[in-house]
Amino acid sequence: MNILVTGGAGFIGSNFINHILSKRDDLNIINLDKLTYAGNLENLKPVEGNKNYTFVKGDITNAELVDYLFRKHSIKYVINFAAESHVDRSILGSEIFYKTNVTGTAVLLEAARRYNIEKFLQISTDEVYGSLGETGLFTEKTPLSPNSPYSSSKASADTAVLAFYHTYGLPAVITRCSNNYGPLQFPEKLIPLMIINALNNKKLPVYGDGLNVRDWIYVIDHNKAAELVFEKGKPGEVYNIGASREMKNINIVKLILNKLNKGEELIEYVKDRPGHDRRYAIDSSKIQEELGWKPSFNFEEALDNTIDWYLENRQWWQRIISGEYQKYYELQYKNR
Ligand code: NAD
Ligand code: TDX
Repeated sequence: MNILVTGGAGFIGSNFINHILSKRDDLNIINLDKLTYAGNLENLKPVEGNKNYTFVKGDITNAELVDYLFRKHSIKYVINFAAESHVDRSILGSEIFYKTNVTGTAVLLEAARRYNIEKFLQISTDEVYGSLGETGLFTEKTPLSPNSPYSSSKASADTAVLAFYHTYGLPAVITRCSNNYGPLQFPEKLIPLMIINALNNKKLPVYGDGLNVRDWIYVIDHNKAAELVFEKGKPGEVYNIGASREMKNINIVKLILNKLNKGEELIEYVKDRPGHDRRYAIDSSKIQEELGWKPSFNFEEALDNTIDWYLENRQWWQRIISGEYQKYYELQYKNR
């Protein structure tokens, strides 16, 4: 079973590949990744030398390369993790978001159609639904209402995937997951950024009033759900994924400080993110009832695992924060 996995050197994709190849030897994974700032081959050490794993450095917007890979590896399955994934970066400049997330997905869909593939899994996000008020949950029927360039590019990609299902009968499915955390997450995202800043006794920049809510899921739970949808999801369907763990940002930040024995004087309230979605919360009853998935990790324990991972893998993140990331960090936080 030859699967083209895209974006497999990033946070969720590398956790996915490492996990799936540790338990299955009936799959052949071809990982196509451009190795942007967020892609890191170090993430894939566990599968280096695995006979069922091939890495290709390249861009999903490169139609010629994508066509070549489908032909060469007789690709019948695609899992598309590749994306520009950070909301704040999309606010600094949106072009690459539309290129990779929309055009890139369209290139993969065209190839998938030409080669009559058997399953296409699009890894999407709950952010396509926009923002919730104090109550309510996103269901698969919630209208798309994205607010950032990132989420609008992901929503556009979702509409392309569904259009290929309706027009050409492409057997495509979509997952929309809530905020992930876990090992190997790039330190621009809330949880790793706060862990690393706290360890370095740097200020922890909390946007706005800190009361925005995100619904957190451990990356392994997300990936198990994605695997299930890949295997059993019904073509043309969307499946929400979430672990029902809503948290206000400020409470996560305080929890991290507490776990690291650091004081709350490190917290700094900074200017809000433009267009900042107030609350995300996922209703995942469809995947639970139709496919039998449920999250298995407890939030506190999985957050402890995550913090331990960053404590034990300082080299991994020190290399990142001492490189090009510094420039991004200064740009991102200088006006806040
Ligand atoms: P990430 O930024 O850590 O990794 C993205 C990967 O895609 C990197 O390895 C990068 O090199 C690669 N990539 C980027 N542009 C590419 C291109 N043009 N061609 C080939 N490869 C390219 O992102 P992540 O957090 O692992 O997210 C993976 C997917 O999951 C994304 O589609 C994202 O929208 C979705 N998602 C993420 C979250 C989250 O909380 N992180 C939640 C829900 C959904
Ligand atoms: O320094 C910060 N301070 C802060 O208060 C950062 C980086 C974030 N925040 C806030 C903004 C959000 O309310 O924390 C919350 C989480 O922020 P991010 O980690 O940037 O995630 P979010 O914007 O919610 O998007 C994430 O979840 C859905 C991923 O980045 C997306 O790829 C995914 O689709």
